[in-house]
Amino acid sequence: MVRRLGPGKLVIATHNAGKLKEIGALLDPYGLECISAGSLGLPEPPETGTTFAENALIKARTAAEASGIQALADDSGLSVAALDGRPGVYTADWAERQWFEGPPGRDWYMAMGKIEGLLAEMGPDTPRNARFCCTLALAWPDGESAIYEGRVEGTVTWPPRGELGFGYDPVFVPQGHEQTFAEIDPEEKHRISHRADAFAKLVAEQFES
Ligand code: ITT
Repeated sequence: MVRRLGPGKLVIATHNAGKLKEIGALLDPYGLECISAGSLGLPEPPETGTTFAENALIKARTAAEASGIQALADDSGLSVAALDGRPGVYTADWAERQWFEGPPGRDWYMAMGKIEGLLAEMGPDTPRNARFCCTLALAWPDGESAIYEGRVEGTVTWPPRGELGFGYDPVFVPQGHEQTFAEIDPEEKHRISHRADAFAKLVAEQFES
């Protein structure tokens, strides 16, 4: 038996404003009252898992336990084929500044540059295939959980292009498109992205079956 989301409140267990905006738009048609983990003052648990699913479950379960409300978390990342899938689950970590790189926080340009630097070292013929992955985890306060996984294939480009979206969007060109995720209309990104793919599976099981 599939555990279903109840009506009413759903905690969105992310502290990433870009994700929060996209998840809010994707959930809009389903009449849930979405509350961000940040607005409830919930802690950010350490992401100690080695897979997207483990980390998504850590975040969703922590939020559901702390708030007593059903919760949704998203763990996602960019995997570059020629880099053996890196940065993968460490996609956010690659953007964390070290003490010698400036004030603490995330620098997305630096992170995108790290990928480009590694690919450039491998030579001009290095394949630029990459995929964005997204795992959504639902967790209920009684400990039950469910996960949904999505992906989108594409390539990484350089230099970064576009002002829309967030994170690594300016270097990712989805298959069949010329523009990066940061140049594409957000509604189109919501149709084709890794997050949209995972959401389609969540919606099919939670709201349509
Ligand atoms: P939360 O854990 O609080 O949700 P986070 O930013 O730490 O936020 P992750 O650990 O899942 O999230 O890290 C995934 C990183 O992958 C994220 O910081 C983005 O930079 C990148 N990413 C994920 N989805 C993306 C998208 O649609 N466009 C661009 N970058 C994305």
